Amino acid sequence: MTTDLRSAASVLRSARHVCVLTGAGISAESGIPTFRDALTGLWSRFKPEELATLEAFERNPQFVWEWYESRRAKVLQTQPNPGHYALAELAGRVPEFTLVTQNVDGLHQRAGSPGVLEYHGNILRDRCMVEQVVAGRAPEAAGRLPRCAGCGGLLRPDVVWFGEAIPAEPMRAADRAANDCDVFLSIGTSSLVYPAAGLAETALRHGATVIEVNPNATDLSPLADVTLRGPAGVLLPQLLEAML
Ligand code: BV8
Repeated sequence: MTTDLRSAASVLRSARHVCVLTGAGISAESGIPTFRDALTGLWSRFKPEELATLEAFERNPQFVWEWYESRRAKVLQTQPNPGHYALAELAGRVPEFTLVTQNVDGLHQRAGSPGVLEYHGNILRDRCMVEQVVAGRAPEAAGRLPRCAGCGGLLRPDVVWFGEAIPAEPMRAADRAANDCDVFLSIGTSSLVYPAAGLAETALRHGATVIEVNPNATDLSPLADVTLRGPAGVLLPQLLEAML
């Protein structure tokens, strides 16, 4: 057991409020490509930041929908991995626990994590562009764009696109947790996308101990108190073991 794993475990053992931020890296071992991984197929010549925007959707909704439908199919084929399950377990091991995810795949929820804050929404839900509410689908003709069962308006994935605001409730709850926690875990994120990447900085400013779990260095690494270099699906179960 590395000294880092031992010190991370001792910090967690005496923690009062643990706030966790996860990114695409925690779902990598479930077979979902990260945002750093180049896009494949029809979308290989685009960066996610170019497709995950309202402008791209308005310009070519069919094309963007096909990208989301292919990602949705991938998500439905995958299972949570030991990293997801370890966090569901950790929630029951500390007095207060807040899980904020940038992932839209719903794998934390499927692993049994309670009260997951979906900071960037969820790819398995549709939102009506007219009523701006989560909506069901009208029976659609094959290949046609999905329409709202309520008003017939065009549907979009219920995710936060670049240039769009974070939903108010998860934003408020995540800010509160980052300000209040005494331990902040940053797992599987490149810490490049804001405002999510600012949560670790908020926690640091409030004296929290920051632990990063990532096989690669990130912009947060120099600021982290403990860095666990490796895959989350391997290190998080080891971390729980080390807490015993
Ligand atoms: C907004 C949903 C304004 C959609 C996503 C400040 C500075 C600079 C730029 C900005 C700034 N403030 C705002 C911006 C602009 C922008 C931004 O941050 N741009 C970046 C690119 C520089 N932010 C926004 O546009 C945000 N909105 O600012 O609105 C506003 C305000 C008020 C009112 C109106 C408007 C909205 C951002 C959200 C966009 N939506 N997703 C979809 O999924 O389709 S972001 C999306 O990309 C993900 O959700 C995630 O957040 C991000 C990808 O980052 P990561 O998850 O970290 O993944 P990544 O691939 O980068 O890295 C993976 C990591 O895992 C790596 O480090 C790797 O080493 C590691 N890893 C790999 N394998 C493993 C592993 N780790 C552990 N275990 C493993 N096995």
